[in-house]
Amino acid sequence: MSDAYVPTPDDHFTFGLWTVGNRGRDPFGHETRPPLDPVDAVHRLADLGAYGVNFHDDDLVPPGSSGAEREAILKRFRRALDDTGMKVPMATTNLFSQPVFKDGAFTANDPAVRRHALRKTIDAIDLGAELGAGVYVMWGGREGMECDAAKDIRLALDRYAEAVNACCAYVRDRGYDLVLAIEPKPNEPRGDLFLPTVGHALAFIGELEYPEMVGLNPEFAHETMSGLSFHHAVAQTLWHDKLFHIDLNAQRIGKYDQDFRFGSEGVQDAFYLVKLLEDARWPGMRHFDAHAYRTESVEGVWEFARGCMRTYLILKEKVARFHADPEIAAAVRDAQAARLAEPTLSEGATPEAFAALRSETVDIDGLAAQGYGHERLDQLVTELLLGAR
Ligand code: GLT
Ligand code: MN
Ligand code: MN
Repeated sequence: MSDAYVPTPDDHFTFGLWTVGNRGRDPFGHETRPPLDPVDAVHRLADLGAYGVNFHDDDLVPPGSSGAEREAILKRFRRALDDTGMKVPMATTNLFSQPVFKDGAFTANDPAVRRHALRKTIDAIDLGAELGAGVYVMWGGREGMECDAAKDIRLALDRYAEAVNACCAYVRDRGYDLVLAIEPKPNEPRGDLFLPTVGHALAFIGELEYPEMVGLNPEFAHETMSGLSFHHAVAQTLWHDKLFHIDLNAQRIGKYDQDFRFGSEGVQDAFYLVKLLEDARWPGMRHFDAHAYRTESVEGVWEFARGCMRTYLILKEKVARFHADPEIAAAVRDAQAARLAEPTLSEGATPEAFAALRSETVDIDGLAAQGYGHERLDQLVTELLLGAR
């Protein structure tokens, strides 16, 4: 396609090896696509204009590989990165696929499982650091419960915090230039997961030993599964200076974790998210944690990857049009949007300020009667997104 929506590495688009490598397996059906060689993934994504790839330890080096096999895999992979200029900005650990983690990894009741999880994690941190990753993602896919009688949730959180603290201590000890990003999710694969939302995770970080080293990796699908606004969740994460990474995809409220192509559901939500990231000039990676529909053949996977990036760029252009549109600007003024920047107590929360509040005459009926013009503004945005302006 030759138009303005062709991505380049400057756009900072990344994909996980597990995303384009997703083989279409679901809880009811087998794989519909062949395995994808990570080296081919690097080349295809580079051709499409991506900036880099991310991976779990097991995506790159299959569990059980010997030292020599590991070295051979890394050598080939590094050559693909060198040949294409692709980067590895993020790395993570698979602490959810193997049966040993069925009762959790960092929050498993059996300390031997927890020690194995930590060992696997520090190895993956080494691997990530070796390939230049600046962010290490922690998605606790098995940290959760169905049978609440079998686990004390407060103790589970103690062990979760202990593991994150230990990872921070390890990174410091090694002198790696790496931060940790926790990825919340409400459920799936566990009945209930710990740290289910952005809000839970932000509060958890405040209790850690090195809170400055730990931020978030919010995912579009995960907040949306709970019926929460992803745009608001990311805005609050930015407000706390904790947006270390982001997982972009699409999701309908109330369904299983769909991980659809970015923008394929909830276009307006996707627009406000892109607007937020672009207006904030957020410098991080636009990572797509999504996969092609199970119906797709190998070629469909690359259509999927191209589509994620194109939709982001199209929405970014819509953001520029939003800012340049005089009617939208007038409607934003009618909504008094800029006035929210005015402090409520410009003189500070002093005794004089409270006295002034009490002495003010407020035209409550006048304030209550004013309209904010949201219907018009929202319609203008809708028309912008539908291509009618
Ligand atoms: C898994 C999960 C994602 C996480 C990945 C990182 S693994 O695909 O569904 O949301 O971001 O561990
Ligand atoms: Mn997901
Ligand atoms: Mn994710």
